Amino acid sequence: MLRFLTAGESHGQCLTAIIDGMPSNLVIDEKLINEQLARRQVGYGRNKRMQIERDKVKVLSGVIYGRTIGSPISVQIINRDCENWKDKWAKGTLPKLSIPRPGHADFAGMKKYNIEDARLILERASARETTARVAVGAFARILLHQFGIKVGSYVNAIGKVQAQTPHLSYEELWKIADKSDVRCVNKKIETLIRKEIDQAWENGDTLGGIFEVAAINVPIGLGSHVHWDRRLDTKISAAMMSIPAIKGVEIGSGFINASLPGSEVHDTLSLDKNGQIKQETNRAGGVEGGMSNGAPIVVRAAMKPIATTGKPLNSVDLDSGQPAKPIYQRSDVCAVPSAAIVGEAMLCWVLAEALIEKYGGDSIEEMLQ
Ligand code: EPS
Repeated sequence: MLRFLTAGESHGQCLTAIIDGMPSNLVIDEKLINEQLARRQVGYGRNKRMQIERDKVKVLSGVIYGRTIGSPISVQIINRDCENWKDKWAKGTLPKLSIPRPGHADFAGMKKYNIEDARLILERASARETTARVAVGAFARILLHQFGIKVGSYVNAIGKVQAQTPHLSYEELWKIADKSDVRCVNKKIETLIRKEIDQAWENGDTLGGIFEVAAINVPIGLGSHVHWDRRLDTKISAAMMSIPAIKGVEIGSGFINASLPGSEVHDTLSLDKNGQIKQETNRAGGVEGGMSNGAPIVVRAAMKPIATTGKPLNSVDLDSGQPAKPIYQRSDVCAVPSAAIVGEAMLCWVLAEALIEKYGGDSIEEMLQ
């Protein structure tokens, strides 16, 4: 079984993760992990924090002579911003945050953990944690590459601006998205998205959006129809929902499909010129009956706007019990492009887990066999 845990606070020393269950003899190039970390840092609409951080992984265990050895892998990513906070933490001079931000983990977290300072909740609730997940996902991606599986993403919409997707292959779309700081595959719309983000910033507001992650060359039969918790779509949607601020997930054209008759939804089968069975369309998003069906796996996720707005929203001071506005320090206006990279990492993870479940093996050689 493949599993991972992360630890670390947003302005603490570092983020760490432990990965357990990776087969041995997998060649690990730290450059590939750092490439993924760098992709997550790109994004128009992020705040100054992304200029401070230079996310780089340090592999602390489980990899010797550049290969996994079957033992737990531990990784560390330093928070460079910690330098700017450590004296304040040590001297206790950071102002207490007793006014929860609507939409953030602050209120429920303070109540649940009986903590009066929202700072002690937001430090772990921060999406900074997704840095560790992207490092973990990079290990999964390396495993998927052994089976020819590729995962990529692009952004469909930010705020009210939606981008039409040109008729290109997934790999071509991903290449275009990788060159865009809003992961948009449409040049004209890219400009409109930037304007939308600038406008939100001027208004002291924030934006959400929708991104699409896909996986190609996925073999038939990952997951299973026999139990709710073995269905691949259960795992994919849970993984996407686990990303901070993600509030909606669909596989294929799930929501549109709900309004159409079956004859206009289900992907008919036919034979290609080599006599191979293929789906004519992919409205199911590559998953039928909880199993991969050989078509690209396509998942879309909706991200709500960032909870920390420049013009603070109405709240209540939990110390005084009086109406009050939260203190504004800094925040991103929009983090949808970064969330798309986290979505890729999570899909890589779920697919790696499903591959290990189906093919087993302690070493990569055994698994490939
Ligand atoms: C985040 C708040 C901001 C973001 C952060 C997520 O950080 P700060 O509080 O330091 O301004 O920049 O994202 C990251 C640090 C990152 O690496 O993605 C939040 O509250 O979730």
